[in-house]
Amino acid sequence: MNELDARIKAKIPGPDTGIEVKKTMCDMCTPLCHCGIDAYVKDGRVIKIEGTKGHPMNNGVLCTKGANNRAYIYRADRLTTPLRRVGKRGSGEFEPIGWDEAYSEITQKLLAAREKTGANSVMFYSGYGKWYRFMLQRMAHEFGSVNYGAESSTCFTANRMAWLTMTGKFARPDMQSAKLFLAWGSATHYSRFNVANGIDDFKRRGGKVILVDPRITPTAQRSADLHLRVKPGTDGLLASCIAGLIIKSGWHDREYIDKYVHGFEKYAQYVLSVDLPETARVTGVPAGLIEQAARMIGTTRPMSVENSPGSLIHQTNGYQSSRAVFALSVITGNYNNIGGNQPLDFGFCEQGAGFITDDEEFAVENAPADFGERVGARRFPIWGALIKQAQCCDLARQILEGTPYPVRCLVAHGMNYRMFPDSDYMRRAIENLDFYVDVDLFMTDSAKLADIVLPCVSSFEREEFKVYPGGFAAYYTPAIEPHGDSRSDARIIQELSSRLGLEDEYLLGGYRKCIEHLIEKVGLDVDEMINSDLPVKAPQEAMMKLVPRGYIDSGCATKTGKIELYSELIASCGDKYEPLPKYYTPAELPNEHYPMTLMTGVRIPNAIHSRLHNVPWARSLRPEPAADINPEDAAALGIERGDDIRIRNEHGEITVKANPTAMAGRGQVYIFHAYPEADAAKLLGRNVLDEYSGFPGYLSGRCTVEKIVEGGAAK
Ligand SMILES: Nc1nc2c(c(=O)[nH]1)N[C@H]1C(S)=C(S)[C@@H](COP(=O)(O)OP(=O)(O)OC[C@H]3O[C@@H](n4cnc5c(=O)[nH]c(N)nc54)[C@H](O)[C@@H]3O)O[C@H]1N2
Ligand SMILES: Nc1nc2c(c(=O)[nH]1)N[C@H]1C(S)=C(S)[C@@H](COP(=O)(O)OP(=O)(O)OC[C@H]3O[C@@H](n4cnc5c(=O)[nH]c(N)nc54)[C@H](O)[C@@H]3O)O[C@H]1N2
Ligand code: SF4
Ligand SMILES: [Mo]
Repeated sequence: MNELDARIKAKIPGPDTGIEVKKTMCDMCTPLCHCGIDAYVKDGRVIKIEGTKGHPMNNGVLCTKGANNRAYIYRADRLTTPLRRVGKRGSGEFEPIGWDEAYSEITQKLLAAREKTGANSVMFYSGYGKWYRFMLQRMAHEFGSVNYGAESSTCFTANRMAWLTMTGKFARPDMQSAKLFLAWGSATHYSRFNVANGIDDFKRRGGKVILVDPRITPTAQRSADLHLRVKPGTDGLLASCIAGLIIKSGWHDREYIDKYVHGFEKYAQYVLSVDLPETARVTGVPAGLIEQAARMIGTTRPMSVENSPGSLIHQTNGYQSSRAVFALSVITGNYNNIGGNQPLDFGFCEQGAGFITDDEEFAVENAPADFGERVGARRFPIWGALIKQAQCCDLARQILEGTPYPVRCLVAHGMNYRMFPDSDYMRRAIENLDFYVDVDLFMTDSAKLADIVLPCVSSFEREEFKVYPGGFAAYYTPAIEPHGDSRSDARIIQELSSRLGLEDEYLLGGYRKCIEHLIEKVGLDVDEMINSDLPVKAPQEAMMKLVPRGYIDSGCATKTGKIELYSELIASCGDKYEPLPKYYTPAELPNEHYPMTLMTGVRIPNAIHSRLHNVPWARSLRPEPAADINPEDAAALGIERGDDIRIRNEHGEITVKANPTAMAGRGQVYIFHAYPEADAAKLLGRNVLDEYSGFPGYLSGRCTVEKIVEGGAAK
């Protein structure tokens, strides 16, 4: 091999090798990460990736999912052209059409629907992709429909609602200055490694960690000073019991409470009535450990608290439990104090960067004044009052029942019906629509149901603005050309807006124009960001100043202007709802038929929802869908690693491999979701929802586990 070939083989960039390093990002997981990627490109193809060194988010590192990006974007089944369905819904029979034809058909169908069943009968939906949402929602409103909704109906938002109810703003832990971190559910090494790194740094600075998690997670092993292995879904009781012990011991902050808190007396009366031995029995946490936690929380200041987005709020009592947990920050005077939880305004796309772009306002500022109620707002009035989006957990019902009004068309970017409980129900609803467009990179089972499928690009093929904590911002440009004839979601929204005759200058101007508008007052410049190898710092003047108690001194955005432990908003929603963060049991407790607790979706390192199941490299780390169960439970059932087991309950059954692991507590079964061949959502009831937030009880199930013996009969 000559020297040049050797350099090419070693993927060394340079004019001689023709290999260029382009800066892009990973959008595999949450927008709270979106790590920087160096893409090594030769002849228009990415031949290698690595994390961008010096990047404020990941500094050179990629997680297991991120390392799969090349395999993901070059999946052989990437869509290359718009398609029109010619066979039955779900048959997968499509014919290729041009963009023009696709847009014409969509425009004609949507305008006709608006005429016939009203603008609100058209739902604009976003799956996991979040980067184009501010445009999609604005387009929905400009079209005249109130109905924009997203996967956020099941993700994170209930956490946000809990803070909004209490304080009027979402809040984040201030780990830099905290002495105690209360991690309510944490397996961040698998789900958000940057948070895991943050916890490691916190420990190095001498911080103490209390972990409340039923499993033995890496956080438990590496970081927890105290680990409360709570029974799933009983957290609300545990938190209120701890609050009662704190108040009994006089560790609460009276001065702070008198000045800033509404409803303390009623709240105190409730938490003081929570019995310690009973709490120990229900939660499975020994009374001594509960007392130890109360002492640590009551006497260590400052303290920060965080609920993992996949822990409490995927319980049917998750909203109230989250309020009970966050109340601990309030009664100890930590909220809005240094090292406690800080009220946060999002920078851009749900990321807290320290400056504000108003993208959420941009998405809704053009909503028609008399536009009627969003999908799910009547069934979930607290969601309706707090969140300016449809609650899509009521979408399937509304499509099928047509009440309170019909929803007949769906324009979806990345629909995955398997993310909803009772996925067959959502599938049936979609099949029942008059018209359905899906925009995706792949012909998914959900796309197969669409009338028109539009191919979109990956993060490597598009321009995208991103912000990062610490005041950083980046504007990535495409590292490679779009795959086939695919287009970016933002371009599709822009072009469709034009075809629909919408007159909004920003939508018609496209993504960059929207971003330029949003960052104008921040003082960021797109060209400057493009020309920088690393994210740039926003001007100091744009950075929000953190003033201890500044927000609560100025008055919270709640009905009383105070921190509401007793929620006047909930009180105004009728007797069905409890204004105090009172505990109630999860929807489906284990019983004699289904003796085990079923937890669907707890994160595994090599999968992200539906997206990596078809990527062989990622899949090879857990080749078949598997259930984590406790080794003692496995032994009692005669089950060994790799055995086929059937997981069954009143909703359905699936077959997976057994994966006995001490991580799982006794009586608990954990399976990951969105596998076509073992769809966990079949084990979830469509109405097993948190009645406050509308969130599904992904972790509130029960089941029985049976070993499949030869011949297929179950033991
Ligand atoms: N690898 C991977 N990473 C991901 C994702 C993915 O699919 N795969 N998805 C991304 C998305 S969309 C999200 S929302 C986040 C979620 O991120 P996380 O919230 O970190 O996700 P989980 O691992 O599901 O849950 C965290 C912990 O909560 C615990 N837990 C479960 N039930 C309970 C309970 O009742 N009480 C308590 N106290 N703890 C409980 C679990 O044991 C687990 O250790 O992850 C993001 N990152
Ligand atoms: N049983 C169970 N179900 C769950 C959960 C659970 O823990 N358990 N978690 C819930 C949570 S927290 C979440 S966030 C949701 C996940 O929500 P989903 O929307 O199911 O997430 P994904 O499967 O990652 O992505 C959906 C689709 O979007 C496509 N896609 C990816 N990027 C883009 C893009 O840029 N543009 C477009 N147009 N499409 C794109 C993908 O190819 C995929 O087909 O699932 C929820 N469902
Ligand atoms: S944490 Fe992993 S999946 Fe998420 S953006 Fe970073 S590299 Fe990608
Ligand atoms: Mo999520």
